[in-house]
Amino acid sequence: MPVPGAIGIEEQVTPLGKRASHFHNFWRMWIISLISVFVLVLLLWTIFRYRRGANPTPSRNSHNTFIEVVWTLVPVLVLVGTAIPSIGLLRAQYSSPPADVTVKITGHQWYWSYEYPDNGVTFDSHMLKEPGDPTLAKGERTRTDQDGPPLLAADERMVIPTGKVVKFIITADDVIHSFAVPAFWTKLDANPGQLNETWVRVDRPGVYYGQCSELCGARHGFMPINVEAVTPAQFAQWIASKGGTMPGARPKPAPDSTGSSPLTPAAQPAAAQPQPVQAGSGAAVKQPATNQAATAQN
Ligand SMILES: [Cu+2]
Repeated sequence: MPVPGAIGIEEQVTPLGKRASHFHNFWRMWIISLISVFVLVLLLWTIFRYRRGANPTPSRNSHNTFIEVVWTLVPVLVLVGTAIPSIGLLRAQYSSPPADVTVKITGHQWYWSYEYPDNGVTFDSHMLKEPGDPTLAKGERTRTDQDGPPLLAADERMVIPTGKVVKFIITADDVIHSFAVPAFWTKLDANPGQLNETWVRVDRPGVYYGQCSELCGARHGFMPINVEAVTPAQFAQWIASKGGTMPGARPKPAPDSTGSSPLTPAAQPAAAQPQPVQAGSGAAVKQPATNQAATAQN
C-alpha cells in the first residue's frame, strides 16, 4: 500500500521491480535532470550574452560543422544508452521463466476473478463496502481494518507463494480493464479475447494492493486488487482450503470440491470440471477453452 504523503515510486518487492525502479531513480532521473539543467543554462547564457545591447553587430555565422556533429551525436548516444537497458527490462518483464504457479486473472465490470488452472481453484474478488453503505445487500460483509484501507480492500485475496515464479495470464470478459499492482511493477491491460502475460517473484510476505487502471465503466474505481504473498507451505494450505490440489498430487475425482468462495455459485462448475478432458473440445465452452490455451503456454 502506498505510504500517505510519500513521493516517488512505491517500494518494490520483486527483483524486476527493484531493477526497474533503480533504473528510474538512479539513471533516468540523473539523465533527465542533467539535460534540463544544461538546456536551461544554455538558454540563459544565450539570452544574456547575445542580447542586442551587449552585441550590437550580430554574428553572420550560419554553419559550424563541429557543433552540428556534436548536437546530433550526443542525443543519439543518450537515446541508445537508455534504450539498451530499457529493452532488456521490457524483455525480462514479458518473458516468464518456467512458472511455479499460474494465475489467470479476469477483469469483469466491476470485479476481478482469479483462477489457478493447475490447482483447480477459481473465485471472484469484490470490493468490500463500508459499514452503513446504502447499497449494501442484506448480510453482506463490510470492510474492517483487518481487510485493508477503504476502497482498496477486497473480500477475497489472490494468494501467491513467496520466492516462487508466479505467472499472471490476464484477460477480461466484457471491456478493457487493466491489472495493476504498483509494488510489483505490474500494470497490464486485460483485453477481452486476448491473453496478456507477465510474471512476478515476490520475496517479501505481505498484502499488496492495486486497482483497475483502465477506465472501464461506472464502477471502475471500485474494483481493487489484493494480493497476499505467503510462504509456500501456507500457500499449499490455502489451496487445500479452497478445495484445490497442488500439482503432482492426484486431482480429486471431480465435483466434491466445495471450499471455494460462497459468492460465486456460477464459477463452481468451471472449477470442478476435470481439466485434461477439455483438450480438443473446441471453443463452445468459453472459459475452459481459454484455460487450455493459457496452460499450454507453460
Ligand atoms: Cu476495470
